[in-house]
Amino acid sequence: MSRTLYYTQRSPYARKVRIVLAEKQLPCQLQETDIKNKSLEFLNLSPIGKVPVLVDENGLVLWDSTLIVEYLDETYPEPAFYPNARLEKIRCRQGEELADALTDMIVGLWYEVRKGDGANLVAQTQYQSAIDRVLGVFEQKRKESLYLLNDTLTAVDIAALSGIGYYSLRFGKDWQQQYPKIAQWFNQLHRRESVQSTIPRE
Ligand SMILES: N[C@@H](CCC(=O)N[C@@H](CS)C(=O)NCC(=O)O)C(=O)O
Repeated sequence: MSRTLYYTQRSPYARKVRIVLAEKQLPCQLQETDIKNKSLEFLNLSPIGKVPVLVDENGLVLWDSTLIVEYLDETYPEPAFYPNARLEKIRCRQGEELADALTDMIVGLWYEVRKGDGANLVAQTQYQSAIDRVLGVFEQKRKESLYLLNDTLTAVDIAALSGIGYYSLRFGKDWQQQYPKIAQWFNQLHRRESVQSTIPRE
């Protein structure tokens, strides 16, 4: 059985998995999925009806990007994206959760903004201030280390890069002036083939 990833080109959550697959050089069939009109085949794999969903070579079906990334890291350990030490691993998982929460807020803001005249301005302000709060945390982290957890590339960076890449797609790159350390980190990561080949496009 070949490995298959159900994804959409712009999904920041699916991008996390695509970057990890590319970094680990794991061949994978990419199955573009219509999430506005979900097929029964897709819903049978994923009762939550969201991408990404991974079907691995052994037939294992996994959804939720964080679980997929952790599974891939445990099953195919090189290169590793979680630290081995227990507490450091917990900190890594927490950083990934924070990055995913950032992504959730960016997606939420985009849904509000694109409503146009019907948009809820209070909700927009709340999303924006939460986004800035988390970007501020990452900016501070990046002042202390090369990457967002420590001096190596981890699942935190991959999740944050995917969320901030989606932010750039929807709202442009003005954020780079406000968060220069994150901007530097973001632009450096774009030298990697795994990042370049997964940039979301209109
Ligand atoms: N927590 C999930 C979030 C996945 C998610 O929200 N995916 C979006 C695409 S970016 C989706 O499939 N939405 C379809 C829907 O909600 O109907 C993960 O990390 O995998």
